[in-house]
Amino acid sequence: MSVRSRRKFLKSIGIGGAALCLPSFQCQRTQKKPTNVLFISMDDLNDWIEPLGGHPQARTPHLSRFAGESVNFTKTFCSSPMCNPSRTSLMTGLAPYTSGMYSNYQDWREVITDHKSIGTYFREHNYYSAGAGKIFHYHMVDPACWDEYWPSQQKNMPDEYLPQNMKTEDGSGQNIYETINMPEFEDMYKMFDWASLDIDDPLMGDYKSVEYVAKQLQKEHDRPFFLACGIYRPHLPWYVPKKYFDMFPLDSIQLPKILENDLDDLSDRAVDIAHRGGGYHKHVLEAGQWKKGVQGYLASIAFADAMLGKLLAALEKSRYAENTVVVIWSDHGWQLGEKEHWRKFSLWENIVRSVLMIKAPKGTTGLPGGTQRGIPCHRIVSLQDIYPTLIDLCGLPPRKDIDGRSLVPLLENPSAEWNFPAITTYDFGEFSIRTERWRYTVYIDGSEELYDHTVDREEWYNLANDSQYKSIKEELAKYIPPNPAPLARTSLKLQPHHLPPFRSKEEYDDWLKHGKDYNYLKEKYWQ
Ligand SMILES: [Ca+2]
Ligand SMILES: [Ca+2]
Repeated sequence: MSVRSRRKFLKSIGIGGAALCLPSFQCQRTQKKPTNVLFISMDDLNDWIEPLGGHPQARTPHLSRFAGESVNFTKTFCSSPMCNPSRTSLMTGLAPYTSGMYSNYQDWREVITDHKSIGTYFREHNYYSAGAGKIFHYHMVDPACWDEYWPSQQKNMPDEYLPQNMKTEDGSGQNIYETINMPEFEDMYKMFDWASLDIDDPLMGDYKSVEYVAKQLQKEHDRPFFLACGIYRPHLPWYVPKKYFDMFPLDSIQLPKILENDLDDLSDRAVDIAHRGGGYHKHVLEAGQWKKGVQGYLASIAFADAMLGKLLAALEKSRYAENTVVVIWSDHGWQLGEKEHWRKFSLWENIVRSVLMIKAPKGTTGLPGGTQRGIPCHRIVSLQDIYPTLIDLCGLPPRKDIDGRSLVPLLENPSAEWNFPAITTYDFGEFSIRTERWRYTVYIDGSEELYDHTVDREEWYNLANDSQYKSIKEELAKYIPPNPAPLARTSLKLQPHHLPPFRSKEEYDDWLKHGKDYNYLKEKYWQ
């Protein structure tokens, strides 16, 4: 199926396609100031924030305040539960099943070669586009997206502050040796660690990214702007200044809610995903680090929230406070021991639920009345919807060649009717469909999960094998893209801790036959 016919299919079932657009020329007549955009990403932030209630001890005063001024989309889901495909789909407007960009181990620029990312599109419409910090995935930068970037167009992330016993190979903060708290196990992701730093905020990379964007807000701009700030925490390593750790005394830490034997009703494939990467949970328990890990994540979230507060204060003080749309998003969620799983890379609710809040002031080109203040929206939406929403809010021509849909009708009325499921893709050929009531997931081996969110928020009870839900599964399965774009291999070199995706059921079966050996998979299919 071509990209075009895939999109046609998705349109026919009410997904994807052109953004809804208000007739913006009408709005512009009454609009004096152009609409700017402040686009803020918080990496790896799950629902452990006060406005989403995912952890009772979370301390996020700035997100809470912003939720009170914006529309907080409480049921937002990512298109893929890992940084690169999630960010790529958000920035290009192309869902993974449209583009073939499914994994962290593909260079998206070799997969999507002739598409305009959101900043490029704004630039084409007379916007000044700039940013700082992680928006695209690490080194996979896109200079066409920006007029200027900090630290540079080729290096989008500032150097991370690292404790003295650490070093980085390339200055990117990606190759860290000698963890502080978490004992290293074979092929462990080396940033999987947490520690309180005896430093002040200004030494942190995120502080510097925020400073750059805050300075942009102090400038006099002769064009409307699209300003992006990629806040890197709470991404690993959870190294943040001591004052944030002190907010969460270790003996007070509450662990996430878990069900004993939660994995008993899951398929082998799903259990493999839970234990992905050598069984992080087992190693965390053996090292007695569970509470410390939870503390580190809560501290990193509190730090990220403080950085957000600094940025929002800079906007409020600026001359652009009254004509800037603010969007805050995270690229996916996280698990810290639920289903014996740590990190991202799965299709469960705690991992695919993402943060999305949007504030549009009165006078916004595509929404002259502005957003409702502090009324949460509980409709199902996707990060895929951000691109069409922002161009709609700014009165830019809608694009027929991107996925997702404009959320402007929900910004106007958060309880408006909205019956579009969220589709999340994991690796290749594994999908999860979320409606207001259900989550339905199907894996590469054909195994399934079904959860009823009216009674099972934590997805403990898999109903997929109960015959009474057969017709519900069939209804939900209709939303699965029938011919997803193939997973393209790119020139990106795999590192030892990388676990490459399967590009077909045959590769998966071959891997099973070879004792689930990732080295075999890498040598045979990824060299
Ligand atoms: Ca991420
Ligand atoms: Ca279970």
